[in-house]
Amino acid sequence: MKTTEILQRVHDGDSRSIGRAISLVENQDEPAAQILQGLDQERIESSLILGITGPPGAGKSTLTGRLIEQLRQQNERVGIIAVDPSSPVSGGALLGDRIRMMDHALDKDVVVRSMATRGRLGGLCASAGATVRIMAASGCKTVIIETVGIGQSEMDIIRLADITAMILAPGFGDDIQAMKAGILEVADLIVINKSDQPGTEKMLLDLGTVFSNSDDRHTRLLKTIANENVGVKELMEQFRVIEKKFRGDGTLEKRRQQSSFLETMDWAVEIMRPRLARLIDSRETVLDPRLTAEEIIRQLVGDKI
Ligand SMILES: Nc1nc2c(ncn2[C@@H]2O[C@H](COP(=O)(O)OP(=O)(O)O)[C@@H](O)[C@H]2O)c(=O)[nH]1
Ligand SMILES: [Mg+2]
Repeated sequence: MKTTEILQRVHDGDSRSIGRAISLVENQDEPAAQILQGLDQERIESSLILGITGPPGAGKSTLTGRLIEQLRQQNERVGIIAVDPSSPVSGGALLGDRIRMMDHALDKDVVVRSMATRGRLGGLCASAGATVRIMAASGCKTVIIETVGIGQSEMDIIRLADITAMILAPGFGDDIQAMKAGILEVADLIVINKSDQPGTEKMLLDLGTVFSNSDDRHTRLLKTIANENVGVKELMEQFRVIEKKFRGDGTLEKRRQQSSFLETMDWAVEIMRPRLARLIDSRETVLDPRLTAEEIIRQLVGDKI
């Protein structure tokens, strides 16, 4: 199929072509640049990228499934990028399974892509960023990125989001103490999921101290029970309120610029990696690795390092 034809079908929302375009870009195949260049910029700019993060088992996938339901009820097309959905410690189901369970599998307006982090050298931001834009150009008004953890390489990709919610749950006390100091650097919203469980009120009080004023405490700290669909509507509404604010005050634009920097850096490294690998392989290891590295770079870009 010609690249222009793939592009046309992506914009028409054809699932197979979307998958194809994402694979071409991930594998850095020939037409990748042409596809990325041809995407509908207006759709990309008006889309909303939501980040859902937090420790394994907190209920991120369940909550994401519920958010999808909300958006589908409003007849919105939605994209989901699940990063490392098969974390062996979570004991939770794969996001894909949840979506299947919720009968979204046959819904052509729910576009899902999983990305493994294991066994990967890098390029996650690059792939995820390109995937977000392909989904947005295909008509997904909202793209949700679900990723585990904090302070890991997976966290870099949460910076691709316009708005991020940190999902926690009672019983995750140790995780929270460790991340409390930096939590607001990543999270616009903090969600205590599993608020049907004991320890919720204590956690609310504890996390309340993260915020410096009571306004923020009320609007940015939320409770949900994802598997009973409690608090999910309010969470979606809060995302909308923040979206409006961020579009108005330039925050959203600034975040997109920052994520563009991240992605560009990631692409640059990805594009160089195979070349660097070949050069390193072709060397006899006589020099100190640092010196070898400098020599290789010099060979590639000239003496100006
Ligand atoms: N009691 C309770 N269990 C929940 C809630 N939300 C999710 N779970 C369960 O917690 C487990 C982990 O959920 P999952 O969404 O896979 O977590 P993830 O690893 O963060 O994606 C699953 O067995 C869910 O059914 C909730 O609000 N209350
Ligand atoms: Mg999950």
